[in-house]
Amino acid sequence: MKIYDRPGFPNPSRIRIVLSEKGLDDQVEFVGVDLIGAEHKQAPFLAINPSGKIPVLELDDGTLISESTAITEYLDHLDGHPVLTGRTPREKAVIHMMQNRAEAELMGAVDGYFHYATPGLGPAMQPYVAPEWAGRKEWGERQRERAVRGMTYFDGVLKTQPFVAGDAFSMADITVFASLDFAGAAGIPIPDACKSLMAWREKISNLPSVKNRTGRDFLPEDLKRFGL
Ligand SMILES: N[C@@H](CCC(=O)N[C@@H](CS)C(=O)NCC(=O)O)C(=O)O
Repeated sequence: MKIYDRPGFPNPSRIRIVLSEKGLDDQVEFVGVDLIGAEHKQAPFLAINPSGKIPVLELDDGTLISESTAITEYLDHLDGHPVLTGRTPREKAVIHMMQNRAEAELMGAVDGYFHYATPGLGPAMQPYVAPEWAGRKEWGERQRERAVRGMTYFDGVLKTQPFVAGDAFSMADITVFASLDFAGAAGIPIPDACKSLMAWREKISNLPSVKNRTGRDFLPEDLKRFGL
């Protein structure tokens, strides 16, 4: 299997955690995609994923699977013992629901803020981000507010249960965790009042699959291009 991605970026991070959780790291060849240089918006990569996004999984028979949720489901079912996407109809449904909420209300909101209200991935990406329109920055700022509301929502969820979708660690936790990392990097801290979310984040960051995943940090060359 091949995975097209870039170390340190949030959705690739989701898959790196899944690979680590499932013990699949050594079965994957990683192919780096230069997001800051807008490689993912050029024809060769668009032939791999017409959405122009990473990660993408390529199977040995050439099948291309994009969308982190779909990749997670594939990897989780590969050994016949899914642990991240649910086993019973009820578990599957609740995980799917919470996963979608995390993607829309956190990952998507932070992404909107990052790309529209900040310089985002930089000059090479600007032409692909959004046409110049008067309300662009304001819309981006609204996404920041939405992300904070998302954090408050998940804080409430985690007050009453140990994990995002109930009693067990799942793909929904991975998405919330990666989104919070993204939020931190984009300059949206968790509100002080969200104590349960903070405690949960600390707990998740210490799970072996999260702590020991490959490619958890940005490449030094990318940090330099971000001016960090
Ligand atoms: N829905 C996609 C989103 C993937 C995504 O947004 N990936 C980011 C990297 S974390 C990306 O490729 N961003 C570049 C861009 O939007 O141009 C998924 O779940 O995999």
